[in-house]
Amino acid sequence: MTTNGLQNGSNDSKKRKIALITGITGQDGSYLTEFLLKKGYEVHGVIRRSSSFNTGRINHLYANPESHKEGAMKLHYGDLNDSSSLVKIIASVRPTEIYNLGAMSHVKISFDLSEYTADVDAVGTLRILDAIRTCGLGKDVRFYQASTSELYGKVQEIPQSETTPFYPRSPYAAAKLYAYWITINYREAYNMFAVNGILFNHESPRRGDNFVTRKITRSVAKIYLNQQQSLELGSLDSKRDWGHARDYIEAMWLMLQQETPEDFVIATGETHSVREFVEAAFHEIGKEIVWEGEGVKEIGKEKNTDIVRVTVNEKYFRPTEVDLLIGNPKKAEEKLNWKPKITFKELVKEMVAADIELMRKDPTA
Ligand code: NDP
Ligand code: GDR
Repeated sequence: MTTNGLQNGSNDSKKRKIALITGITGQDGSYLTEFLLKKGYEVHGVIRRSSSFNTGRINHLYANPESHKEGAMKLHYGDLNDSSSLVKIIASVRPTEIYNLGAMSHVKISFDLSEYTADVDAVGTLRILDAIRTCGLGKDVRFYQASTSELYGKVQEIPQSETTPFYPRSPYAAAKLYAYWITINYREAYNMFAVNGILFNHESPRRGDNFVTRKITRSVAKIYLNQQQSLELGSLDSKRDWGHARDYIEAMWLMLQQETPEDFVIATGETHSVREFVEAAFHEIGKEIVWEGEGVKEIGKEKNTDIVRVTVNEKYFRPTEVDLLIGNPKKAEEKLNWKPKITFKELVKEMVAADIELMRKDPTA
């Protein structure tokens, strides 16, 4: 072992299992790190400089030597908008697998930060691919690109599969479209093992606070504990194919273990509206809902303590919305032998329970 806790790397890339993850501090990065450490990988992560700590989702791994008994873990300062940092990290780590999960990942915020989103999500992917080549690792590294069901955007066909045409509906989706195609271009132009995982929405107790599922389960927990009275949302009729992040990160890894590089849709094949998610979440705490706003108004009932008010507020609407996502994961089932294990109901239950525990410990969370 070296002083930083990493095993000495062998020069034989076939024997080494060294993963580099951009976006390691995010929801997926944290689950993927756990997964790869258990498989005996050296895991390296790119973290951004921030004025407050941004490693909350991986502290339990980084700070705990027990968690990397099998593998090992190291963090490096870098940024997807800084080529020199990416080249330095890749040259020193010499990874065998790169998972490009880093992104400005919030669809609504991408309308406000459109240029930044393009720089990080689109050009950032190009920077990593070029850094791999600059370091002479084009033939040695397997590259995973975090592509997204947002590429489908305005409905062209359902369920959406690897052959469904794209119609992006946000600066985020347009940036991810570039990243999708540049990944394929580098695979074809330079014979790189570079693949796109077209993942549909996946959630967990580690989901960012301002995505709709987590916003709902946090509010449900606060309402249950009398820390909050009501909930405000945007579009209730949007439908999403929601899976669990723990299931989905395994699919990312499987894609990089294949003989040939191919792109895969990862989804459950089920869709639910935001309204259904709200109902399922409040069902966990035995509350009924009074819907208010958008022409729906049933005030009065909420005097009953078992009833809670959910209001539609236009400020959460997007200039262009993605109405319906439902994926067809058949190719992944057949070629990767991958299937989601966690159901919609189990996902909602786990998120509500985790948020109740969190808010009980710290009502300011
Ligand atoms: P999160 O928003 O939870 O995490 C995003 C990660 O990217 C964070 O670690 C963040 O760092 C990092 N990041 C942001 N900007 C930069 C930058 N300029 N340079 C380096 N790192 C940066 O996303 P998820 O874990 O949910 O998603 C992972 C990836 O998968 C993303 O690319 C997302 O677009 C994509 N995706 C997600 C889906 C989902 O349903 N979750 C579905 C399909 C695709 P910091 O912690 O410092 O903010
Ligand atoms: P999405 O996730 O845009 O699908 O992108 P999000 O949870 O933000 O929205 C899902 C749907 O819910 C509607 N909605 C609200 N959304 C938010 N955030 N807040 C609200 O108050 C609210 N009310 C209703 C939205 O309009 C939308 O229709 C996620 C991200 O993880 C992307 O990075 C990823 O690529 C896609 O999933 C697949």
